[in-house]
Amino acid sequence: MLAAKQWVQLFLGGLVYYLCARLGMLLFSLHPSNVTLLWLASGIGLILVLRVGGLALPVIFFASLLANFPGMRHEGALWQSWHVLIAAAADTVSALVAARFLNWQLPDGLQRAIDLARFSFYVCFLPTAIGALLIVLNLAWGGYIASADAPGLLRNLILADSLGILLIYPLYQAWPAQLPHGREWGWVLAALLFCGVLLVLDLTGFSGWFYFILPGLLFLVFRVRAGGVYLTLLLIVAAIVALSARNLGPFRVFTPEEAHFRLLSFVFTTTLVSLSLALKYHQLLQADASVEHWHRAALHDPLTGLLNRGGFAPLLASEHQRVVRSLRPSVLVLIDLDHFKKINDRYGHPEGDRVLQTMAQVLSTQLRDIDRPARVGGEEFAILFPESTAAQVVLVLERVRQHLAAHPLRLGGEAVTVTFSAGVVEFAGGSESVEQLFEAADRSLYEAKAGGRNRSVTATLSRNEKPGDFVRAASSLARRT
Ligand code: GH3
Ligand code: MG
Ligand code: MG
Repeated sequence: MLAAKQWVQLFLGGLVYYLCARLGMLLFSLHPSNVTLLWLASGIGLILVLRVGGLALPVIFFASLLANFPGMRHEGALWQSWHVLIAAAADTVSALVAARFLNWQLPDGLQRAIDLARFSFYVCFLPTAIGALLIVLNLAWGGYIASADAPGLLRNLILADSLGILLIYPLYQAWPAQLPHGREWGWVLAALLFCGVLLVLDLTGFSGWFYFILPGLLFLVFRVRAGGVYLTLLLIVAAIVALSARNLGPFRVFTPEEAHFRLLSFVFTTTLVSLSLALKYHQLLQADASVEHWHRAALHDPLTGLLNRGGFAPLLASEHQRVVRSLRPSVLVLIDLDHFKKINDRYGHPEGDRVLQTMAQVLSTQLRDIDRPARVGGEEFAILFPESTAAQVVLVLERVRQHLAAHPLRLGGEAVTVTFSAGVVEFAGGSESVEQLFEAADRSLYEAKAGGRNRSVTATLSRNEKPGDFVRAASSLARRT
C-alpha cells in the first residue's frame, strides 16, 4: 500500500505531467504542423515511475489522454478516442522503459560526465524511440499525417521527448542538494540576463549573437552548483523553442547574409566551448594525478621506495582479517640491521643510506611477489609473508642472509657484510590483535639481538591462552660471521 505522501505525489505528478504536456502543445508546437519541439512530460513521466513505481503508469496514461484529446480532434468520435488511447499508451510505455533502463544501466543515476553517453542512449533515445514509433504509426494510420512526413516526424519526436528527459531528470536529481547557494544565485540571474539580452538582440535583427549563450552557460558551469546550470538550461531552452515555434528568435527563417554570421558565431562558440572543456578535463586529470602522487608518497618511504609504517599497517590489518576467515597462516617478520650505528660512524651517513637501499633491494628481489617488505623505522624493516609458516619464512630469511654474505658491500673501499636480526611471528586466526603481533615480533627480535645477533627467533602465539600470552620457541639458527 502507498503511504498518503505517495498518493499526494502521484496526484501532483499527474497534474504536472498534464500541464507539461499541454505546455508542450501550446507553447512548443510548430504551426500549422502541430509538431511539438519540446516534450518535458517525458522527463516528468520517468520521475513519476522512479518515485512510485507501477502505480504511476495509469496516472501517466490518464494525464496523457487528457492532454492529447484536444490536439487530436477529428471527424469520427470513435476513431479519435482510439488514436488518443494509443498515443497515451505510447507515452506510458516510454516512461516505463526509460525508468527500467535507467535502473539497469545507471542504478546510481547520472553521476559522471562519462555516463552521459549511456544515459542519452538507454534512457533518452531507446525509450522515446519506442514511444515515438508507436505515435507516428498511429498518426499515419489515423490519417493525421501523410506517410511521407512520418520519418521527419519520428526524428523530431525522438529529439523532443529525449530533450524533455535530458532537461528534467538531472534537475530532479540535483534537487535540492546541488541547488546554488547564496551568491551563486547571482550568477544564475546574470546568466539568464545575458541570455535574455542576446535573445533581444536576436529579435531586433542582430541574429547570430545568440550562439554566445554557449560560452555563457559554460562560464556558469564553472561558477555554480550543477542544479543552477540545469535550471538555467531548462528556462533558456524553453524560451528558444517557444520563440522558434512562432518563427521568431534565433532559428527563424533567415537571409543568406545572416546565415554566414550565424555559421561563424556557431563555429566560434563551439570551438570556445570545446577548448574550455578540454582544458578543464586536462586540469582534472592533473589534479587526479597529483592526489594519486601524494597518496603514494604518504604511504611509501622516499629513501628505499618500500612501504612505510603507515602503508604497512593497513596491509597487515587486512591480512590479519583474511587469515581469520581462511585459517591459512601468514607470517610477520621484524628485521633490525646489526650494529648499524657503526656503519654510519665509520663510513658516514650517506653510505649508511646506501646500505638501507641495498637491503631494500635485496628484500624485494629475494622474496616472492606476494610478500610485502616495508621500512618501518630507521634501519628496521617489517615483512608480511601471506600464506606461509614460520618454518618456511625462517628458511627464506636464511636465504637472504646467504645472499648478503655472498655479496659484501663496498663501503669506503672496504668489503662489508651486513647482517640482521629478525623476530618471526606466525598467525592463523587466533584472538591476538595486530598490535599484539607487532609486540610478539618485537620481543623475538630483542631475543635475537640478545642471543648474539645475525639470527631469527620465532614467537609462537598460544591459541589456548589469553591474548597477549605468548609461548616463545626460540629457534636460533647457526650463526655465521
Ligand atoms: P643493533 O645491532 O643493536 O641494532 O645496533 P645498532 O647500531 O643497529 O643500533 P640501533 O638499531 O639502535 O641503531 C640504529 C641506527 O640507525 C641509529 C641511527 O643513526 C641509524 N639510522 C636511523 N635512520 C637512518 C637513516 O635513515 N639513514 C642512516 N644512514 N642511518 C640511520
Ligand atoms: Mg634499530
Ligand atoms: Mg640495528
